[in-house]
Amino acid sequence: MGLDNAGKTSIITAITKRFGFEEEIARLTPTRRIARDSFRFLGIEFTRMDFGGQKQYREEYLKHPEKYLMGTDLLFYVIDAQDFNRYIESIDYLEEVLLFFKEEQENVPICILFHKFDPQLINDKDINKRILTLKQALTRYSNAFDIFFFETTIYDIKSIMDAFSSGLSMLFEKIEMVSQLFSEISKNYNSILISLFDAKGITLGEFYRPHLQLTEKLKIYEIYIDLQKRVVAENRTLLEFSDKFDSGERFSGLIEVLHFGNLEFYLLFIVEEDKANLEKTITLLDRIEAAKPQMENLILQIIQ
Ligand SMILES: Nc1nc2c(ncn2[C@@H]2O[C@H](COP(=O)(O)OP(=O)(O)O)[C@@H](O)[C@H]2O)c(=O)[nH]1
Ligand SMILES: [Mg+2]
Repeated sequence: MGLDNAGKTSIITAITKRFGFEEEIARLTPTRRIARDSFRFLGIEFTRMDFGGQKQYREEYLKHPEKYLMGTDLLFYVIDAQDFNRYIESIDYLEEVLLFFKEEQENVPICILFHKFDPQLINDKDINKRILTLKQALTRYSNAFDIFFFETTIYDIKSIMDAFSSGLSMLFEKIEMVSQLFSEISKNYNSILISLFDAKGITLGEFYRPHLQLTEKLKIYEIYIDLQKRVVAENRTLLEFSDKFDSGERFSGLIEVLHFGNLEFYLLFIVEEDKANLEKTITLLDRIEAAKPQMENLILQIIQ
């Protein structure tokens, strides 16, 4: 949900397509009422509703919230972070939606997306200050709701996938154990990234080396997306690779497809390469392979 023009339909298009969605987004027309679609995550079917945000629709939803909002499991509320003039209007709408959930005692996790936070705005003082002020104002709902904040932009698909994945993971109790396990595993290796995601690119858990620079992050995102495409295109179950950052620092890694019944997951490891001793890197990757049973065990617990 969110006001018209906030970017809701663009976000859903980006999540559904993941690659090459730019053209389609440029052609989007305002959503009429509610656009429904469905997707599966961890074997469960979810219905996703894109609530057209024009004033007359908003009024209709709020007039009959029991018809439109009852039974919501998770809310993504999208705010156009660039449209300062409509911040108040947007918060008012959110407030009315939350009021309904509160009255009905619907315990809905709320993900608030400060969207259109485009890459050139990351260091912009003005927008950062305004977003911070909004977040502070919104914490007044945190007594009644679990509220999570995200900055997203369609120019960084990972920012959108992260928000979507984090939201969904609230609905699966044990899923946070995946990131915990990765953070444990990472201590034994010079890991840059450990990630587990599904065939749609929804992340179940992730570890990133702290203090990665933006260029390094972008490089990793690029690899991340590229590997997903390659594994599918080449119908591979295992793919090893080696590459380097602009700084010259080398890394190697592997991506492996894991099957559980008809569910498919992707496990991605990226580790620093030991220049002086390449053999060391190879045994490292072997040891990572050895950690797999633990992970498989965990996945089984989550999807049970
Ligand atoms: N700069 C910028 N524009 C965006 C972004 N996401 C969507 N837009 C644009 O915002 C406009 C409204 O998008 P749309 O998805 O139709 O909004 P909706 O009404 O909330 O569904 C379109 O012109 C999009 O191209 C973003 O991350 N950054
Ligand atoms: Mg729309």
